[in-house]
Amino acid sequence: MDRQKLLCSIALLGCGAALWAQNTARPNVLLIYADDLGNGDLECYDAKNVKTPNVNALAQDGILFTNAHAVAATSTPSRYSLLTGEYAWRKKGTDVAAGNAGMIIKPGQYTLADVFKNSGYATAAIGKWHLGLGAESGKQDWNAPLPTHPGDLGFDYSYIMAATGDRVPCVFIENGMVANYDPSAPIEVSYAKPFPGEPLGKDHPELLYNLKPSHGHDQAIVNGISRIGYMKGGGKALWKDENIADSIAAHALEFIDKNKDKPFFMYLATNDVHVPRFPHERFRGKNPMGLRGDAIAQFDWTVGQVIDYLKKNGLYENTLIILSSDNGPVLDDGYADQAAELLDGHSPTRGLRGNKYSAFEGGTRIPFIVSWPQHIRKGKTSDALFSQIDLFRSFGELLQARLPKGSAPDSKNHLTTLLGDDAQGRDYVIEQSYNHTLSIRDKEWKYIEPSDGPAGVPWVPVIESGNSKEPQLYHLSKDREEKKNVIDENGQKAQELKAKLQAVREGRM
Ligand code: NG6
Ligand code: CA
Repeated sequence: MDRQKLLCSIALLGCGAALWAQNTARPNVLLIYADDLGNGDLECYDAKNVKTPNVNALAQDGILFTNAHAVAATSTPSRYSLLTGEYAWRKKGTDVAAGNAGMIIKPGQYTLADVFKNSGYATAAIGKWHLGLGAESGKQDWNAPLPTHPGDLGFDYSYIMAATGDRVPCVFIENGMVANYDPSAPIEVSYAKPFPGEPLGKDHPELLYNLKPSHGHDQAIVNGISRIGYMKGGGKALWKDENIADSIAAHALEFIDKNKDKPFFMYLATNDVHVPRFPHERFRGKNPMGLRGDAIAQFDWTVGQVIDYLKKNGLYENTLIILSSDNGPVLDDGYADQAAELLDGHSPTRGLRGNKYSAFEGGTRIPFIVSWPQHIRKGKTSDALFSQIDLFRSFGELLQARLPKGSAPDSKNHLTTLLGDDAQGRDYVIEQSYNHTLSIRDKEWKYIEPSDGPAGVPWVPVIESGNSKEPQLYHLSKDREEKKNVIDENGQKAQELKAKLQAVREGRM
């Protein structure tokens, strides 16, 4: 080889190496965020009676975390915290949002999507949103482009459900406009009063041919299922519950397809396994645990669709995938789907006390799987303590992004935990229950602050809220099920945790 050729090849090699380094530093990031999926609902977390082969394979390719937490035990505050890096309990108006709530994150706030967008990523929010839309609650015109939507929060593309499957409006919203808008059926939404002439679930049980409520959920009827809130119109734009997972998956694949050639960040928030659980007939009636089991299988299918597509396009190896859930599991959450009756030995919380809504561990301990084949060693399990509040700054670190002053005030960089290089993780995690009772836990102990709230969740009293007028201390490393309050014997530990919680509250930690 002559000198010139040699120099040329060295230069090319250098270029290739630089390109490789750049690509590994900038993986695609896919955040698969399930709804109400429990710490024990997946086979790789000991689930019974349901097969989740796609999630199992993902866990085998990466790290399965056993002590990871959502920030809150319900959806809106969890999602708010995840996307802003700020504890939701610091901010009014972040509790479970109505379908006509105004946008809760203000366009001026720096979001996780902004971190990616400003690092040159294409960004998308697909699926459940539940963080409000439009400038003002109750004032949206659903027949015109909404003045503010995820596009103002750093998401280049969005295809979302405004709130939950059980809340009106029952339509998808694409980039701030109702998808498949049907001009012959203008949409009206109210959470205050019914629309004359529109039948309600409470008066017309005979119209509920798909699913009947067990508590609440007796207002507007869409697709043979009654919901929370009142709605009129929609026509061809109305969703069919059995097609929601298919629509979400199809839009996710389309976004990947359009952005194969540059790094992308996709927040893929499934409707599964939230109520009303009414999966596609490919899944419905197939699982021994009934509709809740069918919905878990459908969730696994969604995961498989996206991963197969990444593989098909040669993108899987350099995609950092995180699979998790917004809060702990719940059985009867308002529809008569026999979720509790059909468990047959399956434990959605993997034996933890409490459920969704609760201050006990069942409220916020969630499945958490991380894979990035090009970078992470396969087949690991991590018992490190992790909180979703830290995804913001951990991703910031990954991208070497500069974050504006004051952004993500509660998030800390724990990238090494996320990538499996730190087995300890956080020193402590803060948990928020449905009524804002806060808990603080470390690897061994958990302190639940006293609360005047009821012992059972008001609308599902069988669920223990974790509230007690007395402060509680559990020795989690010996008492995983939070059975015995040992505060009297361990006053000093309780004081220490209480002081830490106070310091966090006051922004000193
Ligand atoms: C509750 C609903 C429940 C669910 C939850 C929000 C009733 C009786 N119950 O108020 O069905 O929608 O809100 O769930 O209305 S979350 O996962 O989005 O936070
Ligand atoms: Ca949820």
